[in-house]
Amino acid sequence: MVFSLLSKVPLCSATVTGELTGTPGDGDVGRHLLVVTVTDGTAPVSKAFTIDVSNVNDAPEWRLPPDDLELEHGTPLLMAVQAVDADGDDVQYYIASEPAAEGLTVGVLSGDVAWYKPRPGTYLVTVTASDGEEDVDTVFDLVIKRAKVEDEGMGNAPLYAAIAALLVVVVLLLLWTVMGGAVAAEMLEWFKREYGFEEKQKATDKGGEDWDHLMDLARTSPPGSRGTMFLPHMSGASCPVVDSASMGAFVGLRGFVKPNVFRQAGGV
Ligand SMILES: [Ca+2]
Ligand SMILES: [Ca+2]
Repeated sequence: MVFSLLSKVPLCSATVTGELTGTPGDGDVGRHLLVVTVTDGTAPVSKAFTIDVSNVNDAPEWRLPPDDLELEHGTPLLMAVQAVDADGDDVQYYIASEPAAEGLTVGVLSGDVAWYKPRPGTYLVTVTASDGEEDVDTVFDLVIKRAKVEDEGMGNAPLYAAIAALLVVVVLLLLWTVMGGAVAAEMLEWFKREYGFEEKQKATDKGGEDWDHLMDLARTSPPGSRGTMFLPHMSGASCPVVDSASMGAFVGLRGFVKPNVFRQAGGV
């Protein structure tokens, strides 16, 4: 006798024994009609029957996993991730990080990852795709770099404070009081912001940083700034003579004074 099988699912019949073998896939889930025929060469006989192929859950698979990412502070993080599910289940996304990144989110259904106000640091981020039964994680490194200006400001602040503390000297001579003090960091930032845009551009053109050209120019002025002085009372005067009405000023100007002495007198 010879067996044969008519089937839309991937099953086959051994021609001699009639044994049915095969492995249905996710696309075969459901009820199917099969017809098996056996013949002795002269009189074939057929028998129809049904089989039900039930689903076995498959975990989601990552199709668009996140890559390691490095951003400058102030740049929003926006990217999409995607996982697919062979069973057609809805995939939901979750996100977590170490250390915790407050404000880092992922759309539960969209997979859109967003962090609009990223904080500087190095994070190990885990994104989870779930079909409700099984979870699949993917991890990536996220680095948020501090902006260059922020680094300089934060890094130099203690130095400026120390210089200011060391250089405040009060000398009593007869009826005169002479006081010298270092210029506060905010004054340097003010000078650079308001008057240093050309120098910043020149420094950038030469491949340097925004302070480089200002410092080079200040070095061309002799010690003492040729008598030019800067009174850094832009927000009034503080200790030892507190005076909120006192105002900032450049004094001791002469016709030969060039912009570089301003920069030196201003502490730049
Ligand atoms: Ca399945
Ligand atoms: Ca599934």
